[in-house]
Amino acid sequence: MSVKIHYCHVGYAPAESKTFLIAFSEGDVLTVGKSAVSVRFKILDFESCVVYEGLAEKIGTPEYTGELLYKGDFSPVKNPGQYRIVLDDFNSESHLFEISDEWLKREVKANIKSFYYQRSGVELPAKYAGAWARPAAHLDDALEFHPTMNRPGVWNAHGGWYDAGDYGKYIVNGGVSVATLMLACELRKDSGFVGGASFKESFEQPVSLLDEVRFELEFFLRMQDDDGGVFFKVTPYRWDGFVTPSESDASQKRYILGKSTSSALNFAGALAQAHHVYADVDSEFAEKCLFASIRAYLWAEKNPEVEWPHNTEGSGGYGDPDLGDDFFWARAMLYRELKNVESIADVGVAGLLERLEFQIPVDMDLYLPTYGMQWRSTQNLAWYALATMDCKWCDRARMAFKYTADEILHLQNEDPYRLSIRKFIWGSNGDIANHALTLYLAYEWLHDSKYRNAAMEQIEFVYGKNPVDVCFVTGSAWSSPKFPHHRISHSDGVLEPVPGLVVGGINEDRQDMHRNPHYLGEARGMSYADEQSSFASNEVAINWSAPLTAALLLLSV
Ligand code: 9MR
Repeated sequence: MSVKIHYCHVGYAPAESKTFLIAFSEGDVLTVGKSAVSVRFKILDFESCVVYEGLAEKIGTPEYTGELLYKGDFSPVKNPGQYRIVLDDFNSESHLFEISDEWLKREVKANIKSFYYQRSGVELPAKYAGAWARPAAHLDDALEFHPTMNRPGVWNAHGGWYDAGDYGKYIVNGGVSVATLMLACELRKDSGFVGGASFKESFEQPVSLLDEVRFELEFFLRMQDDDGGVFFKVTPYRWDGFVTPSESDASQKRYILGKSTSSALNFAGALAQAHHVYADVDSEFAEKCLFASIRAYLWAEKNPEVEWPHNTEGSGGYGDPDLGDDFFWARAMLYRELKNVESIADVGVAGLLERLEFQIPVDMDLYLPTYGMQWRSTQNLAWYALATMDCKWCDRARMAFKYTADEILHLQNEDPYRLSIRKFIWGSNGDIANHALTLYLAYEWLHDSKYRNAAMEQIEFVYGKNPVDVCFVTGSAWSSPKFPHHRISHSDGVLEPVPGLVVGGINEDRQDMHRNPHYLGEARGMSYADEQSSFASNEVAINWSAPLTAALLLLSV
């Protein structure tokens, strides 16, 4: 009989609850007996001494896997060390895992560093990048405009992060990613991972989140056109093969392409927040960000319906027909900053504050918070801005997060894996991490530990407590993806993929079937393949890494 033990492969924190699942497949149910209400388990330490014995209780069968699940709880085990779960009756045991406060910190660091590895246009020296060092390529400092734009001249769009497994650089998606990371920086100003006053000196340190975020923001600033509008993306002419950035340079040209209302708004929202985050780190830079944000917002006001570029040869679409949530995001972030600027004349935009004050309540009625952010729906960033400022809407915004977190909790209570998503979409791990982040925000303001615990349970799913028994972050556990859809990992000559990157994960829509990946089962919850060809389940992306990094950072202190 094959029995599976689903647990958090990286470990558990001593003070947190510690649960795991035992899964029997349908055929096995006969042997276990439908009436068996519990299953015995033991926890053994590194020396194989039994430190805990317990009974796992039957909790049900998720429709998306068909497994019969039992839940074990060994929360009383708190001593730091290495342990394994043993099921004597079924001759089955887990790998060793850790109980300690260290794994969370290790994962925060690895996740932050993964953005460094996504840097474009600069050398990653061995001193910082180790085996994954690479020379500067894709400088992007004199890009021609895409042929579809019919615009002469060249543009400097140097720097920034590659979006995902491909070599595109996008404002939509870059925006929500950088904003999510800044949210964590704001709330954890004093964390050693965030950095701060030492910014200039530490710019090269790849573990300071503020430094890393600035790398993307500097690229954002370069993407603003002279009229305030913002280009949409930097794209290779055709999709690159699985080659290095240098080989890509040798084989084809890259172009700049856009502009659109969505990119102007993503830019405006992110750079207004940058003003907030960098004000006491580098006030000159912060001011530059605020001016750029205002110019982009004014452009969007005048050009409210400019569509995203429809060319998707060589890069992704990120086409979003509903921009109301993005307007709300930009408005609320700008409002939070402009309220605090000494004199509104300083920024030279008479009437803007009044317009924002008039429009924000309308946005609030139309765009309630979602369970989590996505590149497509960004209103939670607006609610976050209102919840963190001294204004008449602050309480309402915090309550809105509480109601949303309660709904997430309700959904989690109905699911044996403690998930609140009801569909595994492309990038389901990003959704799960984003739900965790929403829960955490409710905890931040209400201090009720049920939200924090629930956030942690979602994180455990990403790190191994899932139906496919995969820790979805590269390099983090024995079960981590080995063959992510990631051009750098494939082409760098290093056996191990670039570490710290979260892959999209279970995706029941399986949009890559034409590439013949070997999904792990028929059931929708088994829709994952650790194969390079599986771009729909095994690609990495900054907008999935960002909420995971943010949630981990918030949970780790
Ligand atoms: O994350 C995006 C997902 O929501 C879309 O369904 C999918 C198809 O349009 O695209 C995903 O984003 C990809 C982007 O278009 C190009 N770079 C890789 C991204 C992650 O797969």
